[in-house]
Amino acid sequence: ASEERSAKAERMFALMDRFLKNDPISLQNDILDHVEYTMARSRFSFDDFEAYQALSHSVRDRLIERWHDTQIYFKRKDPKRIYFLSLEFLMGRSLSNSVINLGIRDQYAEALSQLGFEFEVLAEQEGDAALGNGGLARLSACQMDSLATLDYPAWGYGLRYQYGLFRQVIMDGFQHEQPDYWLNFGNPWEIERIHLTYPVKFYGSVEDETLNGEIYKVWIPGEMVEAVAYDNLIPGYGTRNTITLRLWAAKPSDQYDMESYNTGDYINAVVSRQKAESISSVLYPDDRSYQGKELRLKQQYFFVSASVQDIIRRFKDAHSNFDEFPEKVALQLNDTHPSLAIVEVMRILVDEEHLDWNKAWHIVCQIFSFTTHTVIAEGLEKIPVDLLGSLLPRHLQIMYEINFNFVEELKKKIGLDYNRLSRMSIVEEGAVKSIRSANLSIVCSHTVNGVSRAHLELIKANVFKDFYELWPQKFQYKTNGVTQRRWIVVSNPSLSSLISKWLGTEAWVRDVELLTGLREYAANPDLQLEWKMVRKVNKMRLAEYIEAMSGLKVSLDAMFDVQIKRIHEYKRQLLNILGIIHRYDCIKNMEKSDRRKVVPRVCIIGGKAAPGYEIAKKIIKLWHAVAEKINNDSDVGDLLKLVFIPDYNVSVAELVIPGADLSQHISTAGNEASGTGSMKFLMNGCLLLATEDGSTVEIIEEIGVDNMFLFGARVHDVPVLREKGVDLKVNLQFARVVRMVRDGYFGFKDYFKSLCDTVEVGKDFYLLGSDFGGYLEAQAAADKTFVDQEKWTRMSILSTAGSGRFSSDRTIEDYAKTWGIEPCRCPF
Ligand code: GL9
Repeated sequence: ASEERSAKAERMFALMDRFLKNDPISLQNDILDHVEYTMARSRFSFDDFEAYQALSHSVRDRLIERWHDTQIYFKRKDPKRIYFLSLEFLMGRSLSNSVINLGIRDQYAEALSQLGFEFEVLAEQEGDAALGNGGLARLSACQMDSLATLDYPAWGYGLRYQYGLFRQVIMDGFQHEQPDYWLNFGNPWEIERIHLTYPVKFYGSVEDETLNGEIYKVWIPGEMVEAVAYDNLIPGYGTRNTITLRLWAAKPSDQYDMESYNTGDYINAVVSRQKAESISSVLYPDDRSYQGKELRLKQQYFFVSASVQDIIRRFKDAHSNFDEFPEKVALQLNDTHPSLAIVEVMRILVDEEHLDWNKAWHIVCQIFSFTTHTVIAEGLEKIPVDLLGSLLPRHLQIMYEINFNFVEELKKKIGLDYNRLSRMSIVEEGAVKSIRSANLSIVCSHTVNGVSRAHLELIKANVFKDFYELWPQKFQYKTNGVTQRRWIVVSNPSLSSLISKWLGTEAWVRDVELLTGLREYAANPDLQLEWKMVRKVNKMRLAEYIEAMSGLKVSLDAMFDVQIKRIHEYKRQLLNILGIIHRYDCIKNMEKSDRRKVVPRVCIIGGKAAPGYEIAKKIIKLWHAVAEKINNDSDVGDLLKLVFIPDYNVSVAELVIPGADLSQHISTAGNEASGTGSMKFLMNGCLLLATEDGSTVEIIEEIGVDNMFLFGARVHDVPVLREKGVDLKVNLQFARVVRMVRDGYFGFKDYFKSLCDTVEVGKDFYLLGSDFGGYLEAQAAADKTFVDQEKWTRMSILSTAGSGRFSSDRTIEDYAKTWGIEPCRCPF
């Protein structure tokens, strides 16, 4: 019998030892199999979209192999893991990124071309996974790529929204929002784990229960839903490691509402069950404004509870003593959105694992680190106590207890300074009694991270001053970064090859500091020529996109000047528009013969306004109104063209960034915590026109003030200028352009009134007036440099060469130290 068994095992191993092959024939077979068996289409008749789906499934198979190996290896080695909790991940497309990280892009391209398909064309079929709003969410995606590439044993946890960030449609120059039902056509990149589920409880009451003479709290829920795991596989580059981004979807719970079926109202029971799914249905589209909505709180708790249960389950699979928990587990809070995780860990340890409170607290204090992405107090999240008490009654009790202990400790340290005590308390008394999520996160985390050096300085001096004085050692910064895999290799393949050619290696894709090696060739005429060629081809691609989208033909000789990011007053898209009006005004008032000297510009802008953000929506309309006038003015022609790129998202960014000559990062100093768009442009050799805000301060250190166009008030000038205001009579140019808008030069006079009011003297909070002169000078300097293409190209090369510090690989190496984790590289 034992012989028979070993023969069986032998056969099984033989069957299992069959890693998928990556030669063109094998790839073609796999793709065609998926056409036939996964898509259920005939191998003789399928379209590009079906080909894309089949292709993706074949890539996914290859990801799964590596993922299994990685997970088995992690399990065997049992290293300390990092769990990255974020309510938003802006992944964009997966296909190109996956095949590049797997190192099989060329093989696929060849296999496809033999089948009569083009890889790029199929890649265009993929929609974006837009489960996030902007910078914060894209940062999470970049960091996942770096965690995988650097072999860290990491998990990402988030929510699988059925509707991602809304689609922006422009009608008559106004923004309209449409739902992004991104799962409509299936999602080959996720693996549904129907058996991997956890119950998540809501509402109800808390009761005492006696067990072995001890009294424990028991939460009797009023509602229960099921969290189902969807795993998204994140392959590293140049490694076999493939890690998991686990997103939770809400499903009705079977355990719970059997009762309602027995009452006879079958139809209503089914319908109300189905409501459970609404928890994970839609992403909130407001960046940084907190409204205290119940659904939002439900989303936060839902994803946090499922994740924490999963983390504790994984720990208990290998360990029986919670003393070891901090040696094996690190949790990262991406902003305050997942801060309920702190309380959930406390609740499970105390109420379910029956640990002593102090012991549980000691564990909690060792495992959490927190990153804040905000600069202003108004951006901080607050949860109304009433809401929390009804939805999560036990959590409210725990928060009160944490706060009580904290305030008692605090009194010992700072005495009875009631103002300070009340500022630092986790509970805010006031008209609406609330929980301050940031205070909770700071109190319970071992580290509080800012996202750039300037950001840390700001929070130390302002929003978190009291806490900084109490725990200076907790406060650190980890300057944001972006992944060069997506932002150079995927989005700009020709630049990527050029860099490898001149550096004589592709190693920079993993070790981006090597880009500094380009510095020595910055003035080399051969490199310059090739560099310009690559840039031209990318501009051409962008120009084609613009024409296809809007019918507008733009000149490739013009400077492509780009500002793409969420529309926000502090990001000052309005300053950009007013600058354009000024440029237009100058062209109109010029002698015809002088117009030859004007450097032609294509001004490109893109970005979404939060649906309820009126002023931001007016900025979008103003752009269109100004564009309408200028683009149709025959006096202007190619000298100035305005383009709005609708529905800006990750894949649009991948197209636009490589084609930009100049990009604008012009927030009022002290408002942008970091900014990450600038880093993507920098990597692609685009010159920056910027204020000294956020991470720009550090970019200046890497590439030098002379390598960019800087202007504007600095952080410490801002309060002074706000106080003083500018005299519009002094700043005649600014007064004139605002007046043009006010007087209806671009139409919609009444509609733009409130927008113009925001920059009137005394109300100009974001200092457009006082920065206007400097802005125009910086723009003029850019024009002047553009004429000198040798110089411009040198600056462009030096930008790419100096971008290494802004890789998310570096950011993650910084975080790894804080988390106390080591690489765990799968050897197979
Ligand atoms: C942000 C900051 O505003 C940015 O300056 C920063 O670069 C990113 C990433 O750290 O985080 N914080 C924030 O709430 N958003 C950011 O972009 N907003 C969105 O993500 C929409």
